[in-house]
Amino acid sequence: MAHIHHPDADADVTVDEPDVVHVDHVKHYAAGVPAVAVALQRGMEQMGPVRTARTLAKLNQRNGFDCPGCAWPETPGHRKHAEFCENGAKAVAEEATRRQVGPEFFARHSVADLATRSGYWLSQQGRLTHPMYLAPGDTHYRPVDWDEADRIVAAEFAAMTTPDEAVFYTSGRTSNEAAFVYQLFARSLGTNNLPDCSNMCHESSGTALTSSIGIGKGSVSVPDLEHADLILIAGQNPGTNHPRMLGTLANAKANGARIVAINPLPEAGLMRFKDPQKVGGVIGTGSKLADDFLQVRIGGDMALFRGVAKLVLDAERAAPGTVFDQDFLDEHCAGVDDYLTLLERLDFDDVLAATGLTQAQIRDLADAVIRADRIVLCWAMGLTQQRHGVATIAEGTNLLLLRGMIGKPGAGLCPVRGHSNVQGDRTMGIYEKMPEAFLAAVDHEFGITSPRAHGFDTVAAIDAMTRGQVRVFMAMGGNFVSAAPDTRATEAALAQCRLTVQVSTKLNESHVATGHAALILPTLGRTDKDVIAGVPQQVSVEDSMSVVHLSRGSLKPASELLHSEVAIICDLAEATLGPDHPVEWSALKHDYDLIRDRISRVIPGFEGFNTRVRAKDGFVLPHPPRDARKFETSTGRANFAAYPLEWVPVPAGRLILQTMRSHDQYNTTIYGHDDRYRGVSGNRHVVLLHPDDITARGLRPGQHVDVVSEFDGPDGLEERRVTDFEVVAYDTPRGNAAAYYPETNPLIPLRSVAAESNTPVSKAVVVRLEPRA
Ligand SMILES: Nc1nc2c(c(=O)[nH]1)N[C@H]1C(S)=C(S)[C@@H](COP(=O)(O)OP(=O)(O)OC[C@H]3O[C@@H](n4cnc5c(=O)[nH]c(N)nc54)[C@H](O)[C@@H]3O)O[C@H]1N2
Ligand SMILES: Nc1nc2c(c(=O)[nH]1)N[C@H]1C(S)=C(S)[C@@H](COP(=O)(O)OP(=O)(O)OC[C@H]3O[C@@H](n4cnc5c(=O)[nH]c(N)nc54)[C@H](O)[C@@H]3O)O[C@H]1N2
Ligand SMILES: [Mo]
Repeated sequence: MAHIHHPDADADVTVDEPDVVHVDHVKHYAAGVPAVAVALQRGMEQMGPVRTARTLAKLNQRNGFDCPGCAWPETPGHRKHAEFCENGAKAVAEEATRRQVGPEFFARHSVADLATRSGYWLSQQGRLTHPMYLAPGDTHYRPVDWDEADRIVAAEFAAMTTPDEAVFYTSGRTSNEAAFVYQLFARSLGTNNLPDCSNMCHESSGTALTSSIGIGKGSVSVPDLEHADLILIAGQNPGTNHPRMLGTLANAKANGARIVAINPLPEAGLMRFKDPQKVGGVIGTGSKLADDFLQVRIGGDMALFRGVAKLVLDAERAAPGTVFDQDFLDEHCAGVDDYLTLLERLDFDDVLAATGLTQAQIRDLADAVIRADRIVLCWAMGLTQQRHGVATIAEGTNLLLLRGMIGKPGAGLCPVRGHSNVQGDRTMGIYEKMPEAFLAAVDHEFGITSPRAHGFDTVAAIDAMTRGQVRVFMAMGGNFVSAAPDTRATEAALAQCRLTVQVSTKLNESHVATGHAALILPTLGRTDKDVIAGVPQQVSVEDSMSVVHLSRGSLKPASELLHSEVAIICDLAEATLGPDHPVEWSALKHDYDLIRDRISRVIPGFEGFNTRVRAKDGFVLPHPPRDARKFETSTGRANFAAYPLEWVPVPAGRLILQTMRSHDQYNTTIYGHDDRYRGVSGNRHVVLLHPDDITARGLRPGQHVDVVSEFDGPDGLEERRVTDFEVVAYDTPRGNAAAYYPETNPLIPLRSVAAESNTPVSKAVVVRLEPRA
């Protein structure tokens, strides 16, 4: 085995784990000079000056790598010299760190010891450098070589009684090429068990949009947003999670757009923005972004959309032919009459109760919707991770349909995706229920027979593991145990597996929540140079607006032993399926162009993939509603949805808790303990609530409490508890609280999921607070 030099092989990286919370004045603007300074400082700490300069210069540039931070597109035609943001730079610094975790580290720490460490500590130890194996009954991981690792996995697969005892999870950083061979492997083996992070993320968007407009993707481009005259941003915190979107919004604003923020919290990025890439942007207090802030109650968005639609209907009735886009409704829509009947029956008191907004605020929004010629609706987790997430997104779609706001310039639907390639992974077939046309095309291209029965999504996979029906759990990236709901139940579920396999860049909780045996397979990240047999390879990704482009890392990998995701999958497939399998795994691994050729023949829209992806800005995938007002739905038209109105009442004495991201984390990876824009620093174990809710409970800010969730289980009322959270007074609606993910995931019951999409309800958990003695 090759010997690797570890700069800090015999010492752990120490991290501060402070527990004192400081609440400063909430920042009313995002970005600006502090953001650039923070980005550079993180880079220097993790990478040193040379790597910092080299990586940041290549971020989101043509010939560079796609930022692993988020799925917001680059502005076509004018990539700026520094098209990155503070949080993109942090994501890069985390990946390109010089810190390393090798065999000496695992010899020093038993799995039991690692299980006592925080996720923050684990991730700060650095990049994984060696394949590691935890044998059944062992206390420590030990190094293995790749061939042995492949044999271990292949033997477990061979011992399954049915291929459905295997589960293949994917996180959204995986490239198109890796995702395609991964699903091909799962289907060659005989299972559709392909859960992914999307099941916990935008699944509600995909489900709603597919039945409403026939495609589960957004219908706008960056220029559309820049030329919209009304932009609604609901349930999204772009200042932290999609900072480059602020630049687009600032351009829209300069072109005269009105921006409305719909959120329980006054998020800094939506309020004011200082563009660090414009000299003017760094002085003063920034420009105002949102013209209106609607402080909606958690779960009140569906009622808001319906209330607005009702007022739009009233206006149309008052002046027929002036408000609705009647031609669009006649030519392209179905179900409008049933929907209008629902609107007529709407009790506006329900709207006021559900939203917590005033009649005047809702009327004001309705007036803006009536007057606008070009409306874009943007949303993210605040809408999707609700029990009625699908209905809420369908309702927002209804509102836009009434005014014909789909398939014309400057207007449309904009679900803002999370992981940088989560949309592409789905396009490549990472989905437990891919349509027949896709499966048939795969079978035809490769001469295999894909299974047709639907597989497990994330929640169903955890259930199956709990029942002991999963022998092998494999994860292509991500941090399953921390991202999934009901942390203790998910840990117990994983422990039932014979083998858990994690293909990862960095250490996380999922490496210590193992099956009887476990493998860690270290892989290249976006920033790493991917060279196989002397030939450099590049991968492709699809952004939130369906643009496919290349990504090429340029850094020297953390170890000579790292394999690319593609190589790991192809080697495993060959070891499992044998040399006579019809897929030429070894050839695919040696030349990603061959994978792209295969994709071009299987997935519509990828014709000429290898040529078109090498064009300056890549290429845009087809989107029938956007391109031609074509709706490939059950009716061949855009469908109005007619769901009964739902919202989230607050039970007496309880709170509705949303679990969200701080400014200093990437999902389950914690960068630090500060949430700068919200003015909270030093501690992530906090619960933010309205000052009157603090007083009403006889509590005071700074006091420590346990947070206890309550829900109906199969055997009556059940509880889950997280301990020692600090109470912070915050500007949130009464009855609504907020705390950070993943610390609060143990509170989310596995069975609390969105209707139809099965997404865990991470944004509405019924809790009570118990003061600590
Ligand atoms: N730096 C950074 N970037 C990221 C990520 C990260 O962790 N860090 N994660 C990536 C991923 S995978 C994703 S999915 C995205 C997530 O991006 P976001 O969806 O912005 O992430 P959350 O922190 O979950 O924020 C949800 C927002 O919804 C609001 N909200 C909560 N409940 C409701 C509600 O009922 N109604 C309304 N209207 N609003 C509500 C919250 O106050 C908050 O502003 O970001 C991606 N980008
Ligand atoms: N309570 C609550 N729960 C949530 C959410 C919430 O808002 N609230 N949000 C949900 C959402 S939107 C999402 S998307 C999920 C996120 O779920 P995941 O995608 O599973 O989680 P991440 O934290 O993004 O995964 C981080 C790990 O990915 C690995 N990694 C990073 N880069 C690469 C790479 O290039 N290749 C490989 N193979 N591995 C890599 C590293 O080892 C790192 O530790 O969490 C969900 N869970
Ligand atoms: Mo996500």
